[in-house]
Amino acid sequence: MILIAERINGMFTDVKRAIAEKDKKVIQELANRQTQAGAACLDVNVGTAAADQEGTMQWLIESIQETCSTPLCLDSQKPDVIAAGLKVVNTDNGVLLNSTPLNKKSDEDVFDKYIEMAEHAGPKANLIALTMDKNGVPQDTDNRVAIAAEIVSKAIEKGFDPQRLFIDPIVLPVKVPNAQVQPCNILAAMEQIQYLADPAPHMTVGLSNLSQGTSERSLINRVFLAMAMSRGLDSAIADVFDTDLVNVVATTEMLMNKQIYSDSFLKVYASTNR
Ligand code: THG
Repeated sequence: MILIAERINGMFTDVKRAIAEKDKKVIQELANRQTQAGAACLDVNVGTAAADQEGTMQWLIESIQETCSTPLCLDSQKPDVIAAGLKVVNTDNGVLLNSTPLNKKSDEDVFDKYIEMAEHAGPKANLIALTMDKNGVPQDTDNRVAIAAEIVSKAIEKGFDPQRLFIDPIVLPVKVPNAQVQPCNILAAMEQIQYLADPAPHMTVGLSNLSQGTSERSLINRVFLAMAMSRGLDSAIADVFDTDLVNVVATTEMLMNKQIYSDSFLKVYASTNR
Protein backbone atom coordinates (compact mmCIF):
# COMPACT_ATOMS: atom_id res chain seq x y z
CA MET A 1 0.00 0.00 0.00
CA ILE A 2 1.36 3.38 -1.00
CA LEU A 3 0.35 5.76 1.77
CA ILE A 4 0.33 9.41 0.68
CA ALA A 5 0.25 11.63 3.77
CA GLU A 6 -2.48 14.29 3.62
CA ARG A 7 -1.41 16.79 6.26
CA ILE A 8 0.58 19.38 4.29
CA ASN A 9 -2.58 21.01 3.02
CA GLY A 10 -3.58 24.66 3.42
CA MET A 11 -7.02 23.39 4.44
CA PHE A 12 -5.58 22.76 7.94
CA THR A 13 -5.32 25.86 10.11
CA ASP A 14 -1.73 25.24 11.27
CA VAL A 15 -0.53 24.89 7.67
CA LYS A 16 -2.56 27.90 6.55
CA ARG A 17 -0.96 29.97 9.31
CA ALA A 18 2.53 28.65 8.49
CA ILE A 19 2.02 29.67 4.85
CA ALA A 20 0.82 33.15 5.83
CA GLU A 21 3.76 33.65 8.23
CA LYS A 22 6.35 31.80 6.10
CA ASP A 23 7.04 29.59 9.12
CA LYS A 24 8.81 26.68 7.48
CA LYS A 25 9.52 24.79 10.73
CA VAL A 26 5.84 23.76 10.95
CA ILE A 27 5.94 22.33 7.43
CA GLN A 28 9.28 20.59 7.96
CA GLU A 29 8.08 18.98 11.16
CA LEU A 30 4.94 17.68 9.43
CA ALA A 31 7.06 16.28 6.59
CA ASN A 32 9.39 14.42 8.92
CA ARG A 33 6.70 13.19 11.32
CA GLN A 34 4.54 11.88 8.48
CA THR A 35 7.54 10.09 6.98
CA GLN A 36 8.27 8.58 10.41
CA ALA A 37 4.64 7.44 10.64
CA GLY A 38 4.93 5.41 7.44
CA ALA A 39 4.19 7.79 4.55
CA ALA A 40 5.70 6.73 1.22
CA CYS A 41 4.86 10.11 -0.27
CA LEU A 42 3.73 13.52 1.01
CA ASP A 43 0.78 15.36 -0.50
CA VAL A 44 1.46 19.09 -0.92
CA ASN A 45 -1.63 21.26 -1.37
CA VAL A 46 -1.55 25.05 -0.96
CA GLY A 47 -5.25 25.22 -0.10
CA THR A 48 -7.48 28.03 -1.22
CA ALA A 49 -6.33 30.86 1.05
CA ALA A 50 -2.94 31.61 -0.51
CA ALA A 51 -3.11 34.49 -2.98
CA ASP A 52 0.00 33.37 -4.86
CA GLN A 53 -0.64 29.65 -5.33
CA GLU A 54 2.38 29.07 -7.58
CA GLY A 55 4.83 30.79 -5.23
CA THR A 56 3.29 29.04 -2.22
CA MET A 57 3.63 25.62 -3.88
CA GLN A 58 7.32 26.37 -4.51
CA TRP A 59 7.86 27.61 -0.95
CA LEU A 60 6.24 24.48 0.53
CA ILE A 61 8.34 22.17 -1.66
CA GLU A 62 11.60 24.00 -0.96
CA SER A 63 10.89 24.05 2.77
CA ILE A 64 10.18 20.30 2.85
CA GLN A 65 13.19 19.40 0.73
CA GLU A 66 15.58 21.20 3.08
CA THR A 67 15.02 18.48 5.70
CA CYS A 68 13.22 15.56 4.07
CA SER A 69 13.74 13.46 0.93
CA THR A 70 10.38 11.65 0.87
CA PRO A 71 8.81 11.84 -2.62
CA LEU A 72 6.19 14.55 -3.00
CA CYS A 73 2.69 14.53 -4.45
CA LEU A 74 1.96 17.93 -5.97
CA ASP A 75 -1.75 18.48 -5.41
CA SER A 76 -3.54 21.09 -7.49
CA GLN A 77 -6.31 21.18 -10.08
CA LYS A 78 -4.42 24.04 -11.74
CA PRO A 79 -1.76 22.94 -14.26
CA ASP A 80 0.15 26.20 -13.69
CA VAL A 81 0.53 25.47 -9.97
CA ILE A 82 1.85 21.96 -10.75
CA ALA A 83 4.22 23.40 -13.38
CA ALA A 84 5.58 25.89 -10.83
CA GLY A 85 6.12 23.07 -8.34
CA LEU A 86 7.89 20.93 -10.92
CA LYS A 87 10.48 23.68 -11.41
CA VAL A 88 11.80 23.18 -7.87
CA VAL A 89 10.86 19.61 -6.91
CA ASN A 90 13.52 16.92 -6.69
CA THR A 91 12.27 14.03 -8.85
CA ASP A 92 15.13 11.61 -8.08
CA ASN A 93 12.97 9.57 -5.71
CA GLY A 94 9.84 10.00 -7.78
CA VAL A 95 7.05 12.56 -7.88
CA LEU A 96 3.28 12.30 -8.18
CA LEU A 97 1.16 14.82 -10.08
CA ASN A 98 -2.25 15.15 -8.39
CA SER A 99 -4.64 15.41 -10.18
CA THR A 100 -6.30 15.71 -13.55
CA PRO A 101 -9.84 14.96 -14.68
CA LEU A 102 -10.37 13.41 -18.15
CA ASN A 103 -11.50 16.82 -19.37
CA LYS A 104 -13.14 20.01 -18.16
CA LYS A 105 -15.66 22.37 -19.71
CA SER A 106 -13.20 25.22 -19.12
CA ASP A 107 -10.14 23.26 -20.29
CA GLU A 108 -10.66 20.40 -22.74
CA ASP A 109 -6.92 19.68 -22.86
CA VAL A 110 -6.27 19.48 -19.13
CA PHE A 111 -5.43 15.74 -19.25
CA ASP A 112 -2.90 16.28 -22.05
CA LYS A 113 -1.25 19.07 -20.04
CA TYR A 114 -0.78 16.83 -16.99
CA ILE A 115 0.53 13.94 -19.15
CA GLU A 116 3.03 16.28 -20.80
CA MET A 117 4.20 17.60 -17.43
CA ALA A 118 4.56 14.04 -16.10
CA GLU A 119 6.55 12.99 -19.19
CA HIS A 120 8.74 16.05 -18.88
CA ALA A 121 9.40 15.36 -15.17
CA GLY A 122 11.04 12.05 -16.07
CA PRO A 123 10.39 8.30 -15.82
CA LYS A 124 9.78 8.39 -12.05
CA ALA A 125 6.89 10.83 -12.36
CA ASN A 126 3.43 9.31 -11.95
CA LEU A 127 0.00 10.84 -12.43
CA ILE A 128 -3.25 10.72 -10.46
CA ALA A 129 -6.28 10.93 -12.77
CA LEU A 130 -9.82 11.45 -11.45
CA THR A 131 -12.85 9.67 -12.87
CA MET A 132 -14.34 13.02 -13.65
CA ASP A 133 -15.11 14.77 -16.91
CA LYS A 134 -16.77 17.92 -18.20
CA ASN A 135 -20.07 16.75 -16.69
CA GLY A 136 -18.49 16.51 -13.24
CA VAL A 137 -18.21 13.47 -10.97
CA PRO A 138 -20.39 10.57 -12.11
CA GLN A 139 -22.62 9.23 -9.37
CA ASP A 140 -22.90 5.68 -10.70
CA THR A 141 -20.52 2.77 -11.22
CA ASP A 142 -20.73 2.47 -15.01
CA ASN A 143 -19.76 6.05 -15.78
CA ARG A 144 -16.86 5.94 -13.34
CA VAL A 145 -15.54 2.84 -15.12
CA ALA A 146 -16.19 4.37 -18.57
CA ILE A 147 -14.16 7.48 -17.70
CA ALA A 148 -11.40 5.34 -16.18
CA ALA A 149 -11.31 3.33 -19.42
CA GLU A 150 -10.97 6.55 -21.43
CA ILE A 151 -8.18 7.71 -19.14
CA VAL A 152 -6.27 4.45 -19.63
CA SER A 153 -6.74 4.43 -23.41
CA LYS A 154 -5.79 8.10 -23.73
CA ALA A 155 -2.62 7.45 -21.73
CA ILE A 156 -1.71 4.46 -23.94
CA GLU A 157 -2.41 6.55 -27.06
CA LYS A 158 0.05 9.15 -25.75
CA GLY A 159 2.72 6.56 -25.00
CA PHE A 160 2.30 7.00 -21.24
CA ASP A 161 2.63 3.67 -19.42
CA PRO A 162 -0.71 2.91 -17.66
CA GLN A 163 1.34 1.65 -14.71
CA ARG A 164 2.29 5.27 -14.10
CA LEU A 165 -1.40 6.12 -13.65
CA PHE A 166 -3.20 6.25 -10.32
CA ILE A 167 -6.94 6.22 -11.02
CA ASP A 168 -9.03 8.00 -8.37
CA PRO A 169 -12.76 7.14 -8.39
CA ILE A 170 -13.41 10.16 -6.13
CA VAL A 171 -14.68 9.54 -2.65
CA LEU A 172 -17.25 12.01 -1.33
CA PRO A 173 -18.45 12.53 2.26
CA VAL A 174 -20.83 9.70 3.19
CA LYS A 175 -23.00 12.03 5.27
CA VAL A 176 -23.96 14.27 2.34
CA PRO A 177 -27.66 13.67 1.56
CA ASN A 178 -28.08 10.83 -0.96
CA ALA A 179 -24.33 10.05 -0.95
CA GLN A 180 -24.65 6.90 1.12
CA VAL A 181 -24.87 4.75 -2.02
CA GLN A 182 -21.49 6.08 -3.22
CA PRO A 183 -19.09 3.86 -1.25
CA CYS A 184 -20.70 0.74 -2.77
CA ASN A 185 -20.63 2.26 -6.24
CA ILE A 186 -16.96 3.13 -5.82
CA LEU A 187 -16.08 -0.39 -4.66
CA ALA A 188 -17.95 -1.85 -7.65
CA ALA A 189 -16.07 0.53 -9.97
CA MET A 190 -12.72 -0.44 -8.44
CA GLU A 191 -13.42 -4.09 -9.06
CA GLN A 192 -13.64 -3.30 -12.78
CA ILE A 193 -10.94 -0.62 -13.02
CA GLN A 194 -8.27 -3.08 -11.89
CA TYR A 195 -8.85 -5.04 -15.12
CA LEU A 196 -8.54 -2.07 -17.50
CA ALA A 197 -4.84 -2.73 -18.02
CA ASP A 198 -2.48 -5.62 -17.37
CA PRO A 199 -0.66 -5.07 -15.08
CA ALA A 200 -3.44 -3.08 -13.39
CA PRO A 201 -3.24 0.69 -13.13
CA HIS A 202 -2.75 1.91 -9.56
CA MET A 203 -5.81 3.18 -7.73
CA THR A 204 -5.93 5.85 -5.05
CA VAL A 205 -8.54 7.79 -3.06
CA GLY A 206 -8.65 10.85 -0.83
CA LEU A 207 -9.74 8.67 2.09
CA SER A 208 -10.53 11.39 4.64
CA ASN A 209 -13.12 12.92 2.29
CA LEU A 210 -15.38 9.98 3.18
CA SER A 211 -15.71 10.82 6.86
CA GLN A 212 -15.78 14.62 6.68
CA GLY A 213 -18.27 16.01 9.18
CA THR A 214 -18.92 12.66 10.86
CA SER A 215 -18.33 11.75 14.50
CA GLU A 216 -16.53 8.43 13.79
CA ARG A 217 -13.91 9.61 11.35
CA SER A 218 -11.18 7.07 11.97
CA LEU A 219 -13.54 4.10 12.12
CA ILE A 220 -15.28 5.04 8.87
CA ASN A 221 -11.94 5.62 7.12
CA ARG A 222 -10.47 2.36 8.39
CA VAL A 223 -13.37 0.12 7.43
CA PHE A 224 -13.66 1.58 3.94
CA LEU A 225 -9.91 1.31 3.45
CA ALA A 226 -9.96 -2.44 4.18
CA MET A 227 -12.96 -2.94 1.86
CA ALA A 228 -11.31 -0.94 -0.93
CA MET A 229 -7.97 -2.72 -0.58
CA SER A 230 -9.81 -5.99 -1.19
CA ARG A 231 -11.03 -4.45 -4.50
CA GLY A 232 -7.55 -3.52 -5.67
CA LEU A 233 -6.94 -0.14 -4.02
CA ASP A 234 -3.15 0.07 -3.65
CA SER A 235 -2.73 3.68 -2.55
CA ALA A 236 -4.52 6.29 -0.45
CA ILE A 237 -4.11 9.93 0.51
CA ALA A 238 -4.72 9.54 4.22
CA ASP A 239 -4.01 10.55 7.80
CA VAL A 240 -0.85 8.57 8.59
CA PHE A 241 -0.87 9.91 12.17
CA ASP A 242 -3.88 7.63 12.73
CA THR A 243 -2.07 4.55 14.07
CA ASP A 244 -5.23 2.44 13.96
CA LEU A 245 -5.54 3.22 10.26
CA VAL A 246 -1.94 2.22 9.56
CA ASN A 247 -2.52 -0.99 11.52
CA VAL A 248 -5.54 -1.74 9.32
CA VAL A 249 -3.30 -1.38 6.26
CA ALA A 250 -0.80 -3.84 7.76
CA THR A 251 -3.54 -6.31 8.76
CA THR A 252 -5.34 -6.13 5.41
CA GLU A 253 -2.07 -6.74 3.57
CA MET A 254 -1.39 -9.71 5.83
CA LEU A 255 -4.90 -11.14 5.29
CA MET A 256 -4.50 -10.65 1.54
CA ASN A 257 -1.26 -12.66 1.79
CA LYS A 258 0.89 -9.70 0.73
CA GLN A 259 2.78 -9.65 4.02
CA ILE A 260 3.91 -12.75 5.82
CA TYR A 261 2.13 -13.59 9.09
CA SER A 262 4.10 -13.55 12.30
CA ASP A 263 2.89 -12.77 15.83
CA SER A 264 4.61 -9.43 15.52
CA PHE A 265 3.31 -8.55 12.02
CA LEU A 266 2.23 -5.05 13.09
CA LYS A 267 5.70 -4.26 14.39
CA VAL A 268 7.31 -5.77 11.28
CA TYR A 269 5.09 -3.63 9.04
CA ALA A 270 5.90 -0.51 11.06
CA SER A 271 9.63 -1.13 11.00
CA THR A 272 9.75 -1.83 7.26
CA ASN A 273 7.63 1.17 6.31
CA ARG A 274 9.42 3.86 8.27
N1 THG B 1 -8.35 12.92 -4.45
C1 THG B 1 -7.14 13.36 -4.79
N2 THG B 1 -6.49 14.32 -4.11
C2 THG B 1 -7.09 14.88 -3.03
C3 THG B 1 -8.35 14.46 -2.63
C4 THG B 1 -9.01 13.44 -3.38
N3 THG B 1 -6.43 15.85 -2.33
C5 THG B 1 -7.09 16.58 -1.28
C6 THG B 1 -8.10 15.69 -0.56
N4 THG B 1 -8.94 15.02 -1.52
C7 THG B 1 -7.38 14.67 0.32
N5 THG B 1 -6.84 15.31 1.49
C8 THG B 1 -7.64 15.62 2.56
C9 THG B 1 -7.07 16.34 3.59
C10 THG B 1 -7.80 16.65 4.71
C11 THG B 1 -9.13 16.28 4.80
C12 THG B 1 -9.72 15.55 3.78
C13 THG B 1 -8.95 15.22 2.65
C14 THG B 1 -9.94 16.64 5.98
N6 THG B 1 -9.66 17.78 6.61
C15 THG B 1 -10.33 18.25 7.79
C16 THG B 1 -11.82 18.43 7.56
O1 THG B 1 -12.20 18.92 6.49
O2 THG B 1 -12.60 18.08 8.44
C17 THG B 1 -9.75 19.58 8.20
C18 THG B 1 -9.68 19.67 9.68
C19 THG B 1 -8.93 20.87 10.15
O3 THG B 1 -9.15 21.96 9.62
O4 THG B 1 -8.11 20.73 11.05
O5 THG B 1 -10.85 15.94 6.34
O6 THG B 1 -10.15 13.01 -3.10
N7 THG B 1 -6.54 12.78 -5.86
